[in-house]
Amino acid sequence: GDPQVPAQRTFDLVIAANRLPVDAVTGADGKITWRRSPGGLVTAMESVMHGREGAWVGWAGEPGKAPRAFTQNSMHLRPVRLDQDDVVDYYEGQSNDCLWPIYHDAIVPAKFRRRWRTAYERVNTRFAEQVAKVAAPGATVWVHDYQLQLVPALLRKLRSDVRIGWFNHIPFPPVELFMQMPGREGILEGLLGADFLGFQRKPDAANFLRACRGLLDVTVRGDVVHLPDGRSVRASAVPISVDYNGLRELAGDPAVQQRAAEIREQLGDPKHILLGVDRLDYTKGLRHRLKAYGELLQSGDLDPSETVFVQVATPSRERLAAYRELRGQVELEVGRINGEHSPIGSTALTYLHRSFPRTEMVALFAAADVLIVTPLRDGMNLVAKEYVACHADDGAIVLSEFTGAADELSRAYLCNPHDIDKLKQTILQAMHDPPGEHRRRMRSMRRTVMTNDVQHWAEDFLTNLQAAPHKPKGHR
Ligand code: ADQ
Repeated sequence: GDPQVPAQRTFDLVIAANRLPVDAVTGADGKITWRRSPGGLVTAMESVMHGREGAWVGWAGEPGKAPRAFTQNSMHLRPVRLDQDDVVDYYEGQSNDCLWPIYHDAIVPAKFRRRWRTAYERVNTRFAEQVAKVAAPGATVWVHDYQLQLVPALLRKLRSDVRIGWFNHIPFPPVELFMQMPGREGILEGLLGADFLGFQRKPDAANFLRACRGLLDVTVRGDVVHLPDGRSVRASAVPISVDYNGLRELAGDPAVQQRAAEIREQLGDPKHILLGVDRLDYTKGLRHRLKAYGELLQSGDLDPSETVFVQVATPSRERLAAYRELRGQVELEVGRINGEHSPIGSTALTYLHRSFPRTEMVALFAAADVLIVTPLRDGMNLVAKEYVACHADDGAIVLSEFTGAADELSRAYLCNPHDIDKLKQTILQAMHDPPGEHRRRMRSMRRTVMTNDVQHWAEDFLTNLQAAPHKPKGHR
């Protein structure tokens, strides 16, 4: 153990996620400081940790020796060590080159390597051990996402007194796809170590329950899995959301509003600004979106002197071949579209392959007339909800039916991104519908996001977890 951490320091609430909610920043003097990661998850966790002592167990982002335990914004951070081979085999391999594609409808083929599975088990064990050390007696443990599916059962073996919840940020696949996974039963058994399992959508929970029924010797009644040892585990939908009030406030900030106006001006004050914001990931349907936009310019339905498209594509997982290949294809297409259609001195398609501060993202959302969200599969898609929070009465969203967000944002302009002709029509409709129609749709979506914000999501998850039967009747 680390001599810096008093062995007795334990916590009533423990979060376990692949990454800690901070990024290392190296200063000019070479000293490392930590900056809170952007994003709703950290905000949500801060709100549920408010007034209680909480710890967060996760990787600090660099391979090799883990930094020592530290406290930031009253969150007690407990770094887990990942060595270079853990990063390659557990994180890049098993998590992102096997589980990620299987859980996203095998948009690209999944790869199966026995070495990756071994590393996944090894790292999940390390996480479970670390959580077992910092959890107070009877603590609540909240495990996040597909990288840590074995942690619930591993932790239960070490600490049967704690209450364990797991939330899946990505979809859970249909059993026909899930069955391809070598060691598939082990994943289900790993998850069933929890007391409560949360999914983005009802169909994700249903897929999980179907997989349990089909592959394990368990009984499923309603949304509860009954295990042979008498325990039972509930699986249901708790859709994640965004920090509505925080975004709303930022969007209303005069400096951000001014920046939004400036962005419009910098883009040549076009009649229409279309916007896409995604990690550069093959699940996000970027190529389908670019194809539709290119064809609309080609046919003359869109005039590049009136319409500009801004695509923010955040760098992601560039060590994996599938991601490098996608980047090449996207950048080729961007170049082709601009080469064929950009007027001199401006661009039909502004492509930004980098990260931006939160304020700049909000200014972009506020400046955009139509947000275009076309994933082929997406657990939720926070970008769509963020856009809603940044618009009061105007704006429109073209939204893929294959996102979790589409379940709640039914007043978006829904589309099937595989159907390019329909997608084109939907984009045009979203652009040209009258302001009254936009207002009606946005108001309805805003009510949805306002009432189900990220704080509500976190409370809802924890309430479900507390309500789950922890011990079966007659068990001690
Ligand atoms: P992601 O696949 O990363 O998340 P998403 O939900 O859209 O997808 O979240 C991306 C976040 O990053 C958004 O908050 C967005 O504003 C921000 N972002 C994107 N590009 C950025 C840039 N260039 N600079 C700064 N910020 C940027 C996974 C699942 C989703 C699920 C979330 C949460 O794949 O389906 O919604 O987790 O559960």
